[in-house]
Amino acid sequence: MREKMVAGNWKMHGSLVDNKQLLDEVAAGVDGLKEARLAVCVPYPYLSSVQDALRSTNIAWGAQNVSQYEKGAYTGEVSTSMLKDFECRYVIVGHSERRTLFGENNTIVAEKYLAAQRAGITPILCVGETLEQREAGTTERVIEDQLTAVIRLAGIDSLSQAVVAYEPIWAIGTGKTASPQQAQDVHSFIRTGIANENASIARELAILYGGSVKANNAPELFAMPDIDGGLIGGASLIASEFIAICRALH
Ligand code: G2H
Repeated sequence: MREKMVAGNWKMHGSLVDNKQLLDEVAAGVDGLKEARLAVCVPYPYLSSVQDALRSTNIAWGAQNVSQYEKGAYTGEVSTSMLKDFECRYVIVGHSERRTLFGENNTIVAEKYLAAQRAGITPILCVGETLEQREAGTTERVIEDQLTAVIRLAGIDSLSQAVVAYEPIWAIGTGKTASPQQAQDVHSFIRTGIANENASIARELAILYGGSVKANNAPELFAMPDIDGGLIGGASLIASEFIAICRALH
């Protein structure tokens, strides 16, 4: 049975003081939830304090980006081995904000995905289409291209050590959520495409939905057969919301 998961993506939010309060509340609120993987992906400078805060909880932690390079003259970059120093279990790769604001194309994202896996860090690979692409009817092709770049570089088997997050760009931070059926249709497309290459990997792969997930829409999204949880942005910064979303998986 594939494992369900809720991961918070704090994006560029937080402070030492706010993080501590948030994590104390969240950890208490999800204590005892064992059937799903729970994680928060935080800004780099907070990894050490988040590691301390979460070490003895059921919440894992990770980063929101990583360099595709191992080490060297790459000013401003952070390597997989640095993330390992802080025991990161996950790293988000290919978030649409990285793709659109920081020029990460499918090739770069695939390299980051492979680098994470080689270091033993589980990549949370984000895929998703823009509103224009959806309206032009190219959603499936866009997502197929995003996935194919990764599969070509890292191999289909690599998906047994990864999580995929479908995040329609038009639903990110906009308050517009894909309807459960719209999301399910894309999740099913992703799973079927992978099943054509390897049925058991497709069956076990956790595919998360991301894009304005809140406590009040999580239950119906998570009830869909191919939605295995969520990647949560804004709502992961509010303890009561994030706890309710984690509970909606159970
Ligand atoms: C999508 C999501 C988290 P939000 O970016 O990755 O953010 O829930 O704020 O739409």
